[in-house]
Amino acid sequence: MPDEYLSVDLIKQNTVTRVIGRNVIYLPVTTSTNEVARQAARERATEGTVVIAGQQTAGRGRLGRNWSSPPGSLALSVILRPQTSRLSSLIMIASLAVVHAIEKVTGLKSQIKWPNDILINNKKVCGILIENAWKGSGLDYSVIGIGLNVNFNPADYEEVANIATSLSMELGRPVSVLKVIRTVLMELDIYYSVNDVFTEWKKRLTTLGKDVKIVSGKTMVTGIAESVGLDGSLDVRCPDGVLLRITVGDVTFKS
Ligand code: BT5
Repeated sequence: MPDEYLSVDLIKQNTVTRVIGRNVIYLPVTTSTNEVARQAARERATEGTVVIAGQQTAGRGRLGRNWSSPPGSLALSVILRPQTSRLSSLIMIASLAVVHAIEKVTGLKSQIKWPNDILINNKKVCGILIENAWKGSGLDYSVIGIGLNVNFNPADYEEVANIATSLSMELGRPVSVLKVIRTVLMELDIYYSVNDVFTEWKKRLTTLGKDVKIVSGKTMVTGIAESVGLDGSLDVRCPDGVLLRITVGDVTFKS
């Protein structure tokens, strides 16, 4: 179903959730749904408010990187106000929700690549960006931003041609964006209400056991990705036997 049929009413119809999607803002095109969500959160938007766009002109990844959101992509940001102790589970919740939604809507199997990528056939189909805002010593709000390549051919976009895939490319036919949105919202709602997301997240990580190279700022680490911590960090066994705990970085598989 093309994006132009989308509306707040349609998105809310048949989307049964407790928290996520209580309030929906739909913009066919915007700068960055994370930016719009952060503005709404500053203006006291309720927890579960969702900002959805079919195209972004200034979509962003981590560390100020660009996120390409051409027509046929889906950008979705959710405002949450969790307890601080749950912050590290947000990436697990978002990753599991996306993996399940992809499988429910398309039947495609996807993998979670630490820390924030969803892959199909080793190519990136989705990136997740979590941004937290603090007030004094407490959390003011978190925004989970999900960028999902639904109906476009990455080969048409030079910046992602070699690294990205989309649901339509993997499936060989267009996918209903509406179904994807509804399912992602419902899966997010389920996983946000679950206490233990760590066990399933760990099980679904494609990174564990692999020979990896991790670049984190100016530091580069190589070794075997051995395990993950409850806080979402990655333990890497270096060639000299030392176990390093990595909290941020970009992973490349060496073999
Ligand atoms: C991410 O960052 O993967 C997080 C992307 C989050 C995007 C969502 S869309 C909704 C919300 N609003 C926003 O403005 N952002 C969020 P990172 O791990 O830093 O990866 C960024 C890298 O992914 C880029 O440097 C490219 O190499 C690659 N990339 C960019 N666009 C892509 C795409 N559409 N598909 C696959 N890879 C892409």
